[in-house]
Amino acid sequence: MAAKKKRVATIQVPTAPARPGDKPKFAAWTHQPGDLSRPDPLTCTAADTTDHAHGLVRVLDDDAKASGPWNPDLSPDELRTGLEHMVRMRIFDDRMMKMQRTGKLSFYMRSLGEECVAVAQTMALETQDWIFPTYRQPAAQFVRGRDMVSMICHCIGNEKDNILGRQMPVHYSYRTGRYISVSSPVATQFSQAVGVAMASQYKGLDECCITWIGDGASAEGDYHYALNFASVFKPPVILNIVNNQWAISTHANLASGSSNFAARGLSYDVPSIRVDGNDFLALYSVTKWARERAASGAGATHIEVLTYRAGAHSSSDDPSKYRPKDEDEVWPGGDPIERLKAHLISIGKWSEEQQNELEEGIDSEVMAAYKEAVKFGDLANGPYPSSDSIFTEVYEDIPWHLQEQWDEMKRLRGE
Ligand SMILES: Cc1ncc(C[n+]2csc(CCOP(=O)(O)OP(=O)(O)O)c2C)c(N)n1
Ligand SMILES: [Mg+2]
Repeated sequence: MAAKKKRVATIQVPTAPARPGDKPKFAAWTHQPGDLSRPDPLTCTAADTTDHAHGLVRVLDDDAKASGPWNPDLSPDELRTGLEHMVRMRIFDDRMMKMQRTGKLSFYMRSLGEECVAVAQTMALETQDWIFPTYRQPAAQFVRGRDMVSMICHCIGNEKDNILGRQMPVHYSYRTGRYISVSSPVATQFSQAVGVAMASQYKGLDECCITWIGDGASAEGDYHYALNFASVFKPPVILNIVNNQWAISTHANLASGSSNFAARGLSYDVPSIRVDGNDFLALYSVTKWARERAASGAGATHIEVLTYRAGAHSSSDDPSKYRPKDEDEVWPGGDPIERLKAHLISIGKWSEEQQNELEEGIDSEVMAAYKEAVKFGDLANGPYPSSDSIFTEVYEDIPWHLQEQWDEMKRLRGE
C-alpha cells in the first residue's frame, strides 16, 4: 500500500514587491488631510487611535495645500526654518559623500528623502528633551545648533573629532544638544530611551525622550522590550518606527508580517499613529501631540513614520542591485523638501528665487565648514590623531596594565 503523503509546513519567505528590472509597485495613497480626527492628547486611549494606526495622518495634500484637524498652523518663519534645516542636511550630505568618494573620509550615510523626520520632530520638542537617534537623524543636530565644522571633524575622525575616532562616521555624539551617541548595533537606542524617560519620570523632571528605529531594526527584541516597559510604566517617551521601505537590501515586508508597523503598538495598549513622513506639518503636529501626552503624564506614543529611503543605505551600498532604479519616482509620498517649498510658495511666503538663494548660501556655508574641518586632518592626507588617544578618555585613572602598554608604545616610538 502506498504511504499516505504527509502535509509538510514550508517556511514562508516574503519576496520584495519589485526587484531590478521589475515595474516599481506602490499603491496610490487614498488618505487625505481631513480623514482622521485629532483626539485629546491627555485622555486619548490606545483604542481611540485604532483608525490612526491603520490610516495615515496628513496635513499637506498632493497639491501642497494644508488642511484638516492636524494642521499645526505654524508661522511662515517656522516653516522657513524647517525648510532651511532640511536643505542644509541635503547639501551637507552631498558634500560628505564627495569627501567619501575622494578618500577624505572612510564611510558615510545620507538621510536623502528622509530629511523631514529629524527636522520636524526635533522642532516639535523642547530643548531639554533627550534625543536617541539612529544614523538617519543627524539633522536633529542642526535644529539644536551644532557647529558644522565639529560634525565634519567627527565624520573624518581627525584631531578635532569630539569622540576621538571611537565611533564610525555619522555616529555622532553631541552632549550639549542632548543628542545621545548613535549605537551601531541597531535597535538598542529604543530601550535606552525608555529607560531614561523612566528616570526623568522618577525624578519628576519636565523632560521627555524621543527615539527612532528603522523598519528592519523593529524586528529586534529591543523594540518589544521598549514597548512593553513603555506600556507598563507610562514614561514620557515618543517611540518612532521610520518605515522607509528598506533595510539595506531587505524589504520592509521581511520585518513585519503585516504591511502596517503602527498598529503593533495597539496590542501594547500604547496610542499609535501612522503619519506621512514627508509631510513636515503632519509630522510636526503628531510629535507635538505626543509631547503633550508625555508632559502631562499620559505616557508613551508609538508612531510609524512612513517615508522612503531615496538613496543608498550607505556609501558601501548599491541599491541598483536589489530594487528598481526608478522606484523613488513612483513613491507616492514625494520629496519632503519639494512639498514644504511648494506649500510655502502656494501661501505666498516663498519663491523660487529665495529657494535658489537659500541653496547657494548653504552651499557656501558647507564649503567653508569643510575647508575649516580638513585643516585638522583628513583620511587621505592626515595629519592623523595621536595614537596616545587610544589610552585616554575611558578611565579617569589609567589602570596599571594599560599604563604598561602605553609606556611600551612610547618606547617603540623612541621617546
Ligand atoms: C544588531 C545589528 N544587526 C545588524 C546590523 C547591520 N545593519 C546596519 S543597518 C542595517 C539595516 C537597518 O535597516 P532599518 O532598520 O530599516 O534602518 P534604515 O537603514 O532603513 O534607516 C543592518 C542590518 C547592525 N548594525 N546591528
Ligand atoms: Mg529601513
